[in-house]
Amino acid sequence: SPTVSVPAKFAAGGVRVALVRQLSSGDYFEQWLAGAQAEAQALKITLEVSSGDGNNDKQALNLEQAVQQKADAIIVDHGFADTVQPAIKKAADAGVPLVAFDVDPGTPKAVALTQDDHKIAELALGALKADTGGTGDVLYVYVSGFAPLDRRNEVWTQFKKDNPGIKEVAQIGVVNNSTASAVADQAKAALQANPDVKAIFAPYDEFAKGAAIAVKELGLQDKIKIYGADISTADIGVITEPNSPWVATATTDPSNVGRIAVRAAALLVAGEQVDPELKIPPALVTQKQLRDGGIANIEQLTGAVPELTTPDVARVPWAAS
Ligand code: SR1
Repeated sequence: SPTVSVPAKFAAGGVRVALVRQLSSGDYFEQWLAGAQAEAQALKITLEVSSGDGNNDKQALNLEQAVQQKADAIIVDHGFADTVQPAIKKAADAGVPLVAFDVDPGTPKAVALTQDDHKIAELALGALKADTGGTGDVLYVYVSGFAPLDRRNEVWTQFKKDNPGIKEVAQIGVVNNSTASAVADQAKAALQANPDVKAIFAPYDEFAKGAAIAVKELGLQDKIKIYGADISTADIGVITEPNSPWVATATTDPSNVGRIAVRAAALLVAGEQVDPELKIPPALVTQKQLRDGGIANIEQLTGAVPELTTPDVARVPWAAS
């Protein structure tokens, strides 16, 4: 039960938080938003959502607008440092509370929220290594510039050094409004050019979905396994379908992370202390675990893996638990 009374501004429903997104399409971003909206509703916050739809200049403009419209707090969700940092600086200098998710805010005044991306890559690559014995041709899916993907790439770079039997034969990747189908096209070409590939490291669920489409269309399910990141109910369907090549994914619960972003913003608005860096731990979810457990959706997954729910991170003391 709540330990402090609801601050007056929240009780009156007068708190506006701007959520300024770089991307909004795809399972990950939809679930994250659903979590953020649910938490905002629970805390009586009006969440004003904008998306750059992959256009970084549009995201920067949306951010400027949120500052001009005097949002009580701003959550910046993804983005490239060079386009969002100038507006983040203005907001921070104006004393606007800020939460930056998956983007380097360039200022310690903003709370930096991340998933533990190094751990995400380590977990997925641990599964890849266990299955391949640490040798063989691997196809890698990556696009630089996205902070979480760059951090996962640091682990992949080190992994290749530590496992000289692993050979990256090709790197592909695209992020747009139809990432999975674009990656599927690229993966098909790369797999046709590299017939000895036995694993694909695809650390974003749209990448893994695209890779799975390519492997299935080429009929290579018995030869190639996919190691991904993220999860959704749709992803669970892809992973558990008969003969699926996607065998493991390292993930948080995306909606839980969206909830945390809103809780952190609420605490800042109320003048409460928030850790300057919030890093959400992931778990490894395997095809075998999902199939053996009869897990068909996110609710069942979070029931089976309770550590994916982190109610104590940025806990709001006046909220009912
Ligand atoms: C394009 S960046 C995609 C990643 O952002 C979030 O961190 C998700 O985990 C996703 O993999």
